[in-house]
Formats: sequence, C-alpha cells, structure tokens
Amino acid sequence: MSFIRLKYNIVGDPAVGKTNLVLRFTADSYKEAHEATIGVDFGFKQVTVNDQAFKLQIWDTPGEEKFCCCGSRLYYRGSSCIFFVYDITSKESYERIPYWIEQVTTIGNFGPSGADDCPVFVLIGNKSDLAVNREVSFEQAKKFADKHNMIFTETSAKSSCNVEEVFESTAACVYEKACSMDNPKILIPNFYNNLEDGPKDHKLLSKPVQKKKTCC
Ligand SMILES: Nc1nc2c(ncn2[C@@H]2O[C@H](COP(=O)(O)OP(=O)(O)O)[C@@H](O)[C@H]2O)c(=O)[nH]1
Ligand SMILES: [Mg+2]
Repeated sequence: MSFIRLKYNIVGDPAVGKTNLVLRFTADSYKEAHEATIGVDFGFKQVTVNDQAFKLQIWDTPGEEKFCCCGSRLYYRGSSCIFFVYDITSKESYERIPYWIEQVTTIGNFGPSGADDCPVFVLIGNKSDLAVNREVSFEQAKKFADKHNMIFTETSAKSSCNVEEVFESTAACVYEKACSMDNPKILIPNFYNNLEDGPKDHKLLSKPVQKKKTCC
C-alpha cells in the first residue's frame, strides 16, 4: 500500500502536555515528571485511515522562548497540520493560544486558517482527566475554534482519551482537504510521490472519511 508522509507541529505553553501527547500516541507511554524539551523532539508513527496509510512525523517543541527553535520558518516548512495545545486546568495557557496562532502564522508565512496555503489548525484542550479542576469550558474553547476555523477536541495524554483519535481524524482531514485542492502539494509536499495515481487523478482518491466517536 502506498503511504503519505505528513508533518505535524505541536505548539503551546510549557507543561500543557505536548511531549506526553506525542509519547502516548507514538509509544503508548506517559511520563509523570515534566522535563523541558530542549530543541526539537521528533515522534514517528504510521496509521491507516479508510484504507489510506499515513506516516506521521511529529515535531514537538519546548514552548519556552529560551529553548525555542520555533522562530524559524524551516520549522514549519512542509507542515500539514498544527496542534495548538492548552491545559484545561489553566486559563492562562488557553489565553496564550492567540499568541501561538499569531507566531505560527507569521513565522510560517501562512494564509489564514482554512486557506489552501495554511496547514490544518487544531485546538486541543489537554488533561481532560482533570475535569474537576477545569478552568476552561468545552463550550468556550469550541466557540473560539469555530471562529478561527480550527478543529477542536479535548484529550488526556494520561488516560489516552482521544489521543489516537485526534491524530487519525486530522490525518484524514488533511488528506480530504488536499484531495479537493488543485495543487495538493501545498498542503502535502510529497502527495504524488507515494501515490500510484498521477496528478490528474488525485481528486478520484477522495472519499468520505469516517471519524471515530470521541470518548471524553
Ligand atoms: N493529569 C494529566 N497530566 C498530564 C497530562 N499530560 C501531561 N501531563 C503532566 O503535565 C506535565 C507536563 O507534561 P509535558 O508533556 O512534559 O508538557 P510539555 O511541556 O507541554 O511538553 C507532566 O507532569 C505530565 O505528567 C494529562 O493528560 N493529564
Ligand atoms: Mg515538552
């Protein structure tokens, strides 16, 4: 089966759970201790959605300017999907999301979210297992995501809730969007390299995506 390589970037304030989301998804593991990520860490995993295989390369970042390498355009080049993560128990981390959107859009030189030359933007409220200490409601975050043309979900890297689902459903969204574009290479740089079908036929590959039900 031919596969499509997709690059993901994960951004957000320190300690919201970015590294653990990658760890949970790629290695089904979890770390209690928070260790600052220095530079960039990569995670890799292959998934199959609707008979289409994807190889995801996930770029995890520190979220602290002093360690940050995410000020470079190279960091976002070729990205298909960007996760903007906050912690549902920290209003402060949620209020920093507009800052992260501004950073990514400016540095990556992307069009507005939803445009062909913009990766799929995803808002993620992590630590849903700590709902008793919630400071950000599901509804307010969903409203923000709708307004900014973003996909929204809540996850728990600790309990695994929605982690696999958000990577798989967004891979399917990226694929669907690319299939509807005249030049899918803007969104998926190696779109044709891994498909038997040539550029003229790419629209034929598009088919409805069955999204998994969420568990949170
Ligand atoms: N309860 C809970 N704690 C989490 C979750 N994800 C991460 N953490 C904890 O939050 C802290 C920061 O996690 P980390 O992945 O290092 O955050 P990063 O700085 O954004 O990469 C660590 O102590 C993790 O164990 C989660 O889903 N639920
Ligand atoms: Mg980290």
